[in-house]
Amino acid sequence: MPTTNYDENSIVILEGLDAVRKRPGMYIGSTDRRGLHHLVWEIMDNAIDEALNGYGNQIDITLNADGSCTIRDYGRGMPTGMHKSGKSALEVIFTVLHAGGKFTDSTYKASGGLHGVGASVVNALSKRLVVKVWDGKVIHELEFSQGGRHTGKMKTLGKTNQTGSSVTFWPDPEIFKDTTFSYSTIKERVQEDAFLLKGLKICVEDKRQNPKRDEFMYEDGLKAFVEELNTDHDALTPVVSFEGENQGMKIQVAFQYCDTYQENILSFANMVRTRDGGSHETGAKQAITKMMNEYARKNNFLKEKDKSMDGADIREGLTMVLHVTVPENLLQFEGQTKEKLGTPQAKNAVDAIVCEHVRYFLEENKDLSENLIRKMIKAGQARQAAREAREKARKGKGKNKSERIISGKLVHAQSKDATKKELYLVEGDSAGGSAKQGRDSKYQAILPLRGKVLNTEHCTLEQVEKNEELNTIIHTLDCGIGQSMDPKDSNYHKVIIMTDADDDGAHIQNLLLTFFYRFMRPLIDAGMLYIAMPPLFRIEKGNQEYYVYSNDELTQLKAQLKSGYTISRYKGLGEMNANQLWETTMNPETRTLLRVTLDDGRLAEKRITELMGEKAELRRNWIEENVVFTLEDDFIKEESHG
Ligand code: TTJ
Repeated sequence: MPTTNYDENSIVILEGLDAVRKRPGMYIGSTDRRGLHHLVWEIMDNAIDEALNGYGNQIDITLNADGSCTIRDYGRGMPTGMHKSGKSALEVIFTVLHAGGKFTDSTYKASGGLHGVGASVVNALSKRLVVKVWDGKVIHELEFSQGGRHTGKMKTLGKTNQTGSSVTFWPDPEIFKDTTFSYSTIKERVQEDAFLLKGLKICVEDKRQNPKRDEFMYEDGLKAFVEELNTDHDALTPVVSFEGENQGMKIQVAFQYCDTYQENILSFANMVRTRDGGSHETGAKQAITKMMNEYARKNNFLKEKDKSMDGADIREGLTMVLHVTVPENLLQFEGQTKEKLGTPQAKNAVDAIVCEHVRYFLEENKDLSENLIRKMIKAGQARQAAREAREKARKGKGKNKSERIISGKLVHAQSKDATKKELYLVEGDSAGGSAKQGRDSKYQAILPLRGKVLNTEHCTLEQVEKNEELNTIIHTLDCGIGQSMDPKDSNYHKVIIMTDADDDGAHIQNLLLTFFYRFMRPLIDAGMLYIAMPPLFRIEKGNQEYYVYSNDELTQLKAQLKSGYTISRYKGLGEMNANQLWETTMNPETRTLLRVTLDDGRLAEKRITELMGEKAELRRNWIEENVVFTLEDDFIKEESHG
């Protein structure tokens, strides 16, 4: 309970904040874990703004033992005086919607317009919130509780020669199903911010059960960012980085070519990740395409009659981070999730800066440039060949089916409707046998995999195609691979990885995930890749049987049944008979599938690398954090067993 004394005047119901509590989704998107972390980003953005505008060079984020979160900056300190409304400025910032911005005199705003809903929204969704301001003389403190319905009295805590602000908040369990902050989520975001704001030190600390602390500070900013993204790849060029200003916009770029087939562009506007790109990204891409073609023509890699190189081929193996900072009045985000920069002026501004520096780099590094251009031309040729091969195969589809079946192991499904068909990739022949007998033969196909799958983390396309297991998967799906794939062409619109629930199974899952991530990413982006969840235990009591899918569930059920039960542990899929496998893991009406989603190219990249390491624990964490729990789409439920 708060320790502040309230007077009767403080107990006013603030309509604005009540609206936030009634419809939190309107302000923070959702009330799940994502929404919960929105509170952190909201407060953090304010601290970052202060640093972005040149005040303070450190930010501390602490997850406290009591479940609250503290964010502290070392800027000028929020205003503590009286506002003309008769309330203190601090109170206004935390109780009036969108008031925060009126108190800051910043030119550039982190996030401006994206979330940027204001500190009052965080207050509205917190059961308690404490603000402190260090003004170089004293420390001021103001406390709110019950979603900002109660405002305490402004207190002075003592003398200080420091400046800055801090906010501690306790998310309201009446609003959030789960009020537990994720250290790793915050840490990753914080690291990204540190890359984007060079020289800013951000410290994150977890003071809960399992204490941890990390510090991030990059003097090299985006250059360090690209280095980190490419840690595990062989570089073809050094990291090229530069910045410039154009029409009031600050433009920062770093890029590097590596020996990979992927294009990995991360763009940001005012510290906000623009997942859907936008005008700045368009400007950068068009500049690179222009400059590479210009260089290729000037130096006779392309003859007069030759077509210009394709942007996609030019970007194969390119890792780039792009950050534009746009003045608040020009900043606009677009699209459903507002993750696309609209600002039209950004396109030409970025184009101009990138052209200038890339042209210069190419001229100054003739040998490197020559290698790059040759690689791009080769990529174009390979893509063209793949396209032709696919078209040929596609034309032959259906006519001469038996010829096209590479593997005798595939157990087909009868339906011709690919959108309803599911392909189970099953560990081991024996489990494959049960799956074959237990499945719904109309819609479910089974492909048993033998032993360990090839680790494709460092493989070329050719090596993947030579591998029998992977080649079988590629041809069974038959929607191409790498750059030329299209998940819509897949013969199966659900691809389900089904392995034993043990370490080996987790390893096979990871190897398959790596393969899909590296060589069939559009399938993941389309939401077509799943992981099956077989039960871990079967419990019998009398003539009742229960299947249990997690240790938590087991504890619960044991408590509920009290005594007189027997537990059997499933060591593998092979221990279930066909009927049990169907009921527990394959029946669309009763099963649970995890859909594999990659919420962020950067994290995915890092985690794939992490998870290919030796530690089973890291791998399990990866699966827990990246494979978002989604119950299945409904259509299969209606169609497959009607
Ligand atoms: C306002 O004008 C006087 C100088 O400081 C300006 C300001 O608002 N600074 C400011 C706000 N610094 N830090 C904040 C801030 C920090 C946190 C952690 C949370 C919030 C809501 C604001």
